[in-house]
Amino acid sequence: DGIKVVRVIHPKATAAVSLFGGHVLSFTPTGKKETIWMSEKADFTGNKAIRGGIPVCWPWFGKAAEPSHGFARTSEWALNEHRENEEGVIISLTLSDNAETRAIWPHAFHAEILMEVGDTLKVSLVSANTGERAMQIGGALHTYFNIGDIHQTSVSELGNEYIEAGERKPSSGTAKFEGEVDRIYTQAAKAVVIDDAANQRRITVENSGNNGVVVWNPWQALAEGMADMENDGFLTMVCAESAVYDRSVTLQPGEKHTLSTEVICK
Ligand code: TA6
Repeated sequence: DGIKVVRVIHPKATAAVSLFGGHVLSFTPTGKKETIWMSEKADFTGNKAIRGGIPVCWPWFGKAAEPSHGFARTSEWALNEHRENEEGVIISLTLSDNAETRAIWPHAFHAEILMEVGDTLKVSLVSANTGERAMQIGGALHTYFNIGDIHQTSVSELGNEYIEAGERKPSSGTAKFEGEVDRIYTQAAKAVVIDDAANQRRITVENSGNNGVVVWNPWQALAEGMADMENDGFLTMVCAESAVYDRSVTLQPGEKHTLSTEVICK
């Protein structure tokens, strides 16, 4: 509709990336099913964040400040470069502070998203402080995974603790879904595993630079309340997000931080 999309067609995989939001819309390794869920009612006008794909929440995660999940997911990113060889395609998108971002968050920064599309998809968000004073950042690569049936899905290797509605709770390390789940796992392994039993596949999500993994499924009532999600959309998606959930990364002038997530589909 209103957004600019980069399409990747390569022997190893196909993918699509929106410059609005610096947002991966699709990733399908050759011979496999689509790995990324996209809402049938997603808004592609560039007026609101896209429901589905990999929203880039930055420079904070969640509702700690306005706008919720930061401004990166509703900013126009620039296509900086792309490179390709027989292993895949690398796309680099960039965003720097401007009058609009400084009105929301008074810092000078340069952010780059590297998307490595091949047998796997690796997304790395590199944040650099280009100003003269320290800045605190958080964020998330808020990946919506495409699954066959939420009732037959689990997410494991999540560690022994999660935070839900502000409360810390012990965890078995595996999330199953029988209702809304909105949890921050604070002790997750580097690689978490989505068992998508209905599709007879496992997706490994390998994260770095994060201090938590957020697992989210809105379930029916919340999905019905969202204008940009179909009522039964919750049945075929689960979010497993590489996150710095609390703005705990401090960048001194000149410093950089990289948050990444890699989607490995077996
Ligand atoms: O990552 C989970 C979460 O923070 C949930 O609390 C839920 O609100 C979700 O993200 C989606 O947020 P959004 O602002 O895109 O509606």
